[in-house]
Amino acid sequence: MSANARVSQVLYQIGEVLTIKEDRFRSRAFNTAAQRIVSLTEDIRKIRDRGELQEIPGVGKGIAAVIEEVLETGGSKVLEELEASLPPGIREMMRLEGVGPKKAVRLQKALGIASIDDLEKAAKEGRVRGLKGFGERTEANILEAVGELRSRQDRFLLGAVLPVIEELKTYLAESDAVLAVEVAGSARRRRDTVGDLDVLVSSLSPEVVSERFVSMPPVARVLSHGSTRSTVVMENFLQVDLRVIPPESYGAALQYFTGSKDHNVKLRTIAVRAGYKLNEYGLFDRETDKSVAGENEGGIYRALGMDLMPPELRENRGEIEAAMEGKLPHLVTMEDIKGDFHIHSTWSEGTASIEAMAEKAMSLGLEYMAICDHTKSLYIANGLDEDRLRAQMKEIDRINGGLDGFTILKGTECDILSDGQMDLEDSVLGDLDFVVGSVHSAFRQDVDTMTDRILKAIHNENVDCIGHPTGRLIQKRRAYEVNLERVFEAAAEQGVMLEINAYPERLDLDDVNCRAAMEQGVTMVIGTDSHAPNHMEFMPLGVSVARRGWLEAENVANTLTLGEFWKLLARN
Ligand code: DGT
Ligand code: CA
Ligand code: CA
Ligand code: ZN
Repeated sequence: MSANARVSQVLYQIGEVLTIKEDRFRSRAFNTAAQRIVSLTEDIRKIRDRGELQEIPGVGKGIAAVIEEVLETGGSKVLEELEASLPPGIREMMRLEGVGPKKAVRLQKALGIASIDDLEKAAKEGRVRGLKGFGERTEANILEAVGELRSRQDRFLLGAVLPVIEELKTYLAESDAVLAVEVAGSARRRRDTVGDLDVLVSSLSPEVVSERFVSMPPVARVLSHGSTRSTVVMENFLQVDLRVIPPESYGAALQYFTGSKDHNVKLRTIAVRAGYKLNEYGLFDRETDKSVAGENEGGIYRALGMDLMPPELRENRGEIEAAMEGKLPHLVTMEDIKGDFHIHSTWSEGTASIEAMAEKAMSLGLEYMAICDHTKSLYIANGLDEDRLRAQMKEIDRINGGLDGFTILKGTECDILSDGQMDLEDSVLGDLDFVVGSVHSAFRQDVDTMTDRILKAIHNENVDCIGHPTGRLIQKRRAYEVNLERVFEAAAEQGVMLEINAYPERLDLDDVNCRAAMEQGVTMVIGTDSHAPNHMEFMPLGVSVARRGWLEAENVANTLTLGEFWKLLARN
């Protein structure tokens, strides 16, 4: 979206809320200004830079201030405050994707709807489609948005719970009564979102452990407190279950509560066929009831004729068969990772200098990182044009000159414009070490347009990688419509890599898609998309996605030494 389009969008939105609040005069002022700005032929940033915003007809002091803010931050406090002043029912409905103030008010006026629950009921009964401007499609979209919002409320991002898990394990392990502690369930399988935490402790003194558990500092509420089972809710609403288990069945409990459910169901079927009984207490001979295994997970899998598989694989996606044939993949690990391919700096929207980012990367033991700042069409992020990028390249050369054993790659996260053209001249792209192409606009293109757009970027000879290939933001924005099969095929054929973006709300490509890409022969690249030094610690999240996607070191470019990486680029 251009700066002009973004500014007028915000002004329209303000106008829309003002209409609802029946402030006709101001609403008209904002709408008029919005119209003026869409039809400007000059970039509004230039007018701003000259200090001439108020010379645009219809733009007074107040609106000029709003425009300044939008150009600066991408958003507007005035809009936020106006939205906050709307009735709660309207605001609640506006949390749904695709429902703005206008639609929300119509729903309330025409159908008396004052909450998301009301709206869901009305949509299910087919009462929404009859409203003017709504229709069947909108009704279906509303139902989908309701589902999405619900799932967003009861699951947590993996990136948000991993630090909690570390604290919790450390805290429990400090007790002498705790022989072993692990967080099982979806968190151990490293799913991208987690419903609740399933903590398992091996101990001979369950009461001591349970007491310590319910009196953990960030516990907000104790839902139940028994000697071997307790449940608490943390301050951030995360629910945590504790089970205390005697050492002889700790492995069985770990196996059972790690799941997934589908994995367990399949495993149990195999156990039964082999004459066993398998549950959270152990693996037992069905005739004699004698315990065969249970102290550790490996013993259970071994008794069933399988290699022990990493938790990330346990989704019943072929891992049981592979474990029986001794064909489990050798999954990539954090220790294999030598570089980070997606780092921002203050040159665009990062908070830290290139040097500070390099310092952090070195402290993490990396050998290289690629600076991939945004490009000019992403004006909100202060994207770089050709001249600034050339200046940045010089700056990186200078910094590299003073570094020993670490290299900064000159890269870009270049916008793939809506027609598939790259946002920068090929002559500049050709001089960079590493070119990532990303979609940051026109997300709602139909599947053919979006697919062609990305394929065009893949076929640009300067593009090395496609960043966050589906654009999804977990619980916030769906993936755009794109034919990934064709993307994978083209990427493999052109030797273009695909990113696993490790930023907690992206994790894009996801596990299933990166496995499909790998099977097509695509090399994956993990990038943290760091906007601050600490973000580089997201790398393990990206590695988790890769592991859940069955990737081995050879499928992931970050495992290459810099020398090997240059060779790969040259080959492609
Ligand atoms: P979540 O919490 O929704 O992110 O997902 P999980 O996988 O952590 O599921 P959760 O917390 O309901 O249960 C933990 C594990 O316990 C689950 O992964 C497998 C096991 N489990 C739970 N219910 C069943 C069941 O009905 N059958 C079997 N075989 N295993 C189950
Ligand atoms: Ca769980
Ligand atoms: Ca649970
Ligand atoms: Zn980025």
